[in-house]
Amino acid sequence: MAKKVKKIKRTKEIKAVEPALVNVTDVGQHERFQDVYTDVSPNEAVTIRSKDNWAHIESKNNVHLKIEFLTDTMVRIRYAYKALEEDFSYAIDKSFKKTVKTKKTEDLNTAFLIAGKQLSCKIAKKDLSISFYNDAGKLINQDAGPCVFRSTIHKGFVKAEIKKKSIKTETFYGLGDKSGSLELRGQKLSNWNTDAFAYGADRDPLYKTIPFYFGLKSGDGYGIFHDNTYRSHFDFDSASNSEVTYHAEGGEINYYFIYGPELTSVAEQYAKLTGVPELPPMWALGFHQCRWSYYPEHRFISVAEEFRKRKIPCDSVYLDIDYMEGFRCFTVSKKFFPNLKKAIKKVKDLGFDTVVMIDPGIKAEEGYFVYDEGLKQGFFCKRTDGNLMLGPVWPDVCAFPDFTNKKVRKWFGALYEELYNDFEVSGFWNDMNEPAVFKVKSGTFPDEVLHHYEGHGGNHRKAHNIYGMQMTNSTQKGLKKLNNKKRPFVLTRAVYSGGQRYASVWTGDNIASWEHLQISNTQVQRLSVSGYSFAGSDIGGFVDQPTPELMSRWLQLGVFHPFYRIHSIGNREDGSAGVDEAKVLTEKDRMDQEPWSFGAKAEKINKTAIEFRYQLLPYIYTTFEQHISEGTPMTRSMIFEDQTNKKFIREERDFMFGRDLLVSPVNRAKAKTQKVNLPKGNWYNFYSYESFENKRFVNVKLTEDTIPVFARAGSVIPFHPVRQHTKEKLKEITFKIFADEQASIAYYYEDKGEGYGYEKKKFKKIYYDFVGKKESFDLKVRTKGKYKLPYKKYKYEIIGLEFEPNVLLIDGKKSACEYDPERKVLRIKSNQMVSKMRIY
Ligand code: MIG
Repeated sequence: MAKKVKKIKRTKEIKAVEPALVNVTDVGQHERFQDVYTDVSPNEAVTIRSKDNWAHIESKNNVHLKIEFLTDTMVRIRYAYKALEEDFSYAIDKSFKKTVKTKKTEDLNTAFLIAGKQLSCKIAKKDLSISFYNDAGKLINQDAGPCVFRSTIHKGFVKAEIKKKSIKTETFYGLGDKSGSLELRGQKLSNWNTDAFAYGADRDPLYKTIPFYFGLKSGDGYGIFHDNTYRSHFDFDSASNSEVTYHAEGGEINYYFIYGPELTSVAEQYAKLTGVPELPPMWALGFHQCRWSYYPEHRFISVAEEFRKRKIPCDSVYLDIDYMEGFRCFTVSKKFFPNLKKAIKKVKDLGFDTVVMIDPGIKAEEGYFVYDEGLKQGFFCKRTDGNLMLGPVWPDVCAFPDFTNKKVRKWFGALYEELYNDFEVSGFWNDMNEPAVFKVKSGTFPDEVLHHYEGHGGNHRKAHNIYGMQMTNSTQKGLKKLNNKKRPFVLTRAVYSGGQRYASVWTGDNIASWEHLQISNTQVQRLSVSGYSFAGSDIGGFVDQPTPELMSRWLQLGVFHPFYRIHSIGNREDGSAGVDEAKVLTEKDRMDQEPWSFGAKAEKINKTAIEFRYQLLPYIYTTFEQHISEGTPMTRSMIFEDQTNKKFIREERDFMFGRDLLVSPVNRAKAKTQKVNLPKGNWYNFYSYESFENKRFVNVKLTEDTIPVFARAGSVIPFHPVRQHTKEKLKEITFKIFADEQASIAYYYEDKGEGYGYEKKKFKKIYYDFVGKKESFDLKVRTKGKYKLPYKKYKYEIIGLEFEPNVLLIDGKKSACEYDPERKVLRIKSNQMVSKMRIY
């Protein structure tokens, strides 16, 4: 002991001021340091090759720049030292279409001008730095200097950096699951997928890597997506020196510059670039009930029964890790689930789909079929010395499949066969795929671990951030192959840009607090504009237990999160320390978080919230389809709705859900009123139908059982009767038509909610063209697709109609209706879909 202390002292005395990394130019011939770096920045341009939609410029000191126009408003920029890497990306969607064939190149003396139709770039000849202009010649974005490539003797390339100039009023959004303020100016954030148990607003990095941000500068919105999987760092002018810095700890500078000018257009373009999910099965948009864990079997079944008994709608129940035999993936605990297949059948008969967990860590144990097979085939990650990467997770020492290898993904994806096809588990939940490793400070693999990386090779520094995404790629494709009639449902914690094509996401291990309700609100908005619409949080909080009021408010917010699930740690110990073997908890240790666990009054409120979700499902499903066809984020921060309104720059409580609903969640205890800023246009209170014409501000009196929701004038919101689950047959639908003086177009989408019939035109799209509310009202309907809607009754509510009608013509025939002068709403019932309506 004494010896050790002495040593530390001596080290301190001598080396206290010595930096760990020194510039090679500052090191004399006989000096030695821990590591020494060299920086390279491009100097003057010496060659330019320009062809088709691209140009390639090289600097005298061997920095390469490739500029490629992809669409009229999107250009790809790559810088590399010595040579460009082989082009490969996990993020870019294969179906993304480049639409630009040619561009203009001009020599402007001190710069090259490379111009597309709506966007042009000036490249300074002295250092290859770039400025971006829109078609009106307005400067949108500009480098603050040349890029920098740093390498060190010990580590090789460690940094690729680029700096942008930023004016003080410019604001920033995006970046995936960050938990701090929605607007990013002043923040420094990193991307390195991390198991962030009980994170807070100041914790960074978190579980996900989405290196994509939006800038809003003097009214113009643009986006920058850095497609680089290494650990990366963003600094949004935290030092107030008017600079936004990005650097990755390896790889190239490889970014996509996307011009809006609407922020929503930028989000849509990004979604087209990196892809969108397939339509989920309808049940996955219902309500999900989860905890860590429901076991044994009878408890799992009784939770499902309890929902039906209490008439609270729910579509799925979850099995967390304890259903496995000693945490071995693809096995089932004989003790707790002696008859899992029967149990799943039993809850299925009650209308529940079952979702179970599969982790990436495979218990390193001879005789366990997954380990034996993976080992034999060489499918597990290895270190540079050829040995397996072994590390402790739930089952203790594990090996980890290398999901960056297609063969491995195929093998792993097929392992779901018994659970999916025989036991009829409906969906899978991939957790711990950052990848998480217990007991070491880094919480993950060491850098030296090697990955296949689709034949390109790379160490863990390069593959870490895409590990989880490729796990879900394996799961989703595997499920599709195992049963091509069912739409896969996959839920994941770790992702990289583009992973939205394979799985929905939740925001990880949050806490039962009002602050966390708001964090989940911010995170879901941020994820949504960053390509991940199908997102939600652990409602009520994963750690700790919410008050009844907090639980209810969170369930009310969750109605408007595409993924709607209660989840909690379920017991009073902090499970993060790890357990040896699953044990059945007694009531005393348990912390129940079912909708009825908070007393009768809260249960009623919770039931109302969940019922509202089911009533809104046709709107939510339409919104999902719009997300797929247009790339429009399902939830959008208010600034994305009206970027001319300064009040929305930092608005993070209120948000848009789908195209036409404005949601103002209650994020404080005991709140009595709530002030809501309305965007441009006319709005209606969704419940009272009170109309707000050209009003920019409302003070809403709050009730316990709803949160404020507003509908856009000129929208049609489809509404279902309450159901207990989505497999229950429907007989009627209501279309709530929010009338406007201006001509409006609304859109409705429906299909079977399962399978792929929609690929063969088995869907129905309904377009509503309508106008008027003061003296007349006219509506025309067009439909598309071959799907037969299941309804026997069609109800229409014309909301905001200011006159008592004399005549109502439905498809040319005089018809009866009912007018409520107080609420200014006209109600119409029909046995078939109306295709023409005229009211005067
Ligand atoms: O180390 O499977 O975020 O949702 O319940 C904890 C147990 C592992 C973390 C997940 C959480 C899940 C828990 N898991």
